[in-house]
Amino acid sequence: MIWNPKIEQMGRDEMTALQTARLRETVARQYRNVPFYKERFDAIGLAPEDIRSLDDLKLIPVTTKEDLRNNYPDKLFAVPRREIVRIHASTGTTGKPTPVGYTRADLDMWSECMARLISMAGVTADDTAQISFGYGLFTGALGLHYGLEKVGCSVIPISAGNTERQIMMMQDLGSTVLISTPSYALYIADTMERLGIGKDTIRLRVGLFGGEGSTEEMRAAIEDKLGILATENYGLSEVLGPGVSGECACKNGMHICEDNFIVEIVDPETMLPVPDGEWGEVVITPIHREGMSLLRYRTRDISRIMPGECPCGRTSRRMQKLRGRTDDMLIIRGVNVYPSQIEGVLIGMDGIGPHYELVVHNHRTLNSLEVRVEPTDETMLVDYGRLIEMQKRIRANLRTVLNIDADIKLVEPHSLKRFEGKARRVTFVNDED
Ligand code: DLL
Repeated sequence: MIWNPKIEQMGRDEMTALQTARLRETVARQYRNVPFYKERFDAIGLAPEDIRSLDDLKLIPVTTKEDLRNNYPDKLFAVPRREIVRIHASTGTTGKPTPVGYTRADLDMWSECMARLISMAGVTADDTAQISFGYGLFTGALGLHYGLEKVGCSVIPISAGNTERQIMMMQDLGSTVLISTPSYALYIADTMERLGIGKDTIRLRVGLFGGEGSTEEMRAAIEDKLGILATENYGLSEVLGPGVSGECACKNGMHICEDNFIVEIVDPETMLPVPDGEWGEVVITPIHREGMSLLRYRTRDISRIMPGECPCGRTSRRMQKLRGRTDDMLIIRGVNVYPSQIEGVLIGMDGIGPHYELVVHNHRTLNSLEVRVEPTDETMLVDYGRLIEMQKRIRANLRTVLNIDADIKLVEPHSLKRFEGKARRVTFVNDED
């Protein structure tokens, strides 16, 4: 079902006019209310009135994570605190979190975006949704929560963790929709397998996954293990949270909520937009936010605008499943490697499980990559011949795709770390030379 046909099937000219009007309003408000933007504009002699069309967007300097840090905690809020009704924060791995403020209208807009993405995946008021994202400052749980309630689903706010209880609730309450990171979905599936609980004992039919990327291979593994359709949605706290874009049941790219966000794909070196279809860094401008509205926020995420139309009938532009982040690229002996490429190779292979860990060893002059995986058959670990043969096979497959040699370590089944939220699969180790 199309939740908001007026917006989701809007003609291109009308959408451009709507985006332009909202962009101009946003720029004027930011200039008026946020000293950081006034200074930025004044410093380069740019006036808010200079932004007349979507094409003029590129005249505005990008906003970065560092700008957020420099304006900690709330100097980028665009309204007085009494108008802010909720504060979330982004999940940084280092330093202080970045607080994000929402007005009541922002929360309404958020639920509207979520309701669209939830309906796109085929979820309706007849569904029971289990939210297995961690509740708290993270935007994932509450973002999905209010959207699901708006659609009319029965929401189970179970939060992340206690996996056996998750499965019990799933069975007893007949959850039909799972909301989590792909890693946690895999962990739940894994635990079911370990406990001998068949997928025929649960009623899940759809997974709405996000908060981190996963390869198509990983998605297929999760779909198979849980017997579901897995769709993906995207967003980040700095611009809202989940709700920027999401897949419909065609799984043909993520439809962007274009009335609320302008998504540009730029060359990360020049910050200039690249043509549709080319990969680049995602830069987002929320154009319908009150509490905090960043102009051209650099996400570091890598995607591209997908060509053509989607058979679902929505006219919105779509962004492809992310390829990674500009900052998660590893350079192993001079070769650029994305962890997602490694995942793609590993998941496609027989005899090893879908969990993995990458260890980058930094020596004084060179670095090297160690890939840890679990064999599905435990007895392999005591059969030297089979073990070596398996290691060789993985090494050769990785070499074909990545053009580097990795050290393969087969470790005991269930010994690698599992994740209830976003996975951290790469670790860096400084070795003595
Ligand atoms: O992860 C918002 C979110 C929650 C989106 C739940 C979807 C579902 P942050 O914690 O601020 O916000 O982290 C944002 O997570 O820049 C991406 O690098 C990554 N990310 C989020 N969704 C996806 C996705 C939330 N579908 C950062 N695919 C973003 C790949 C994703 N990466």
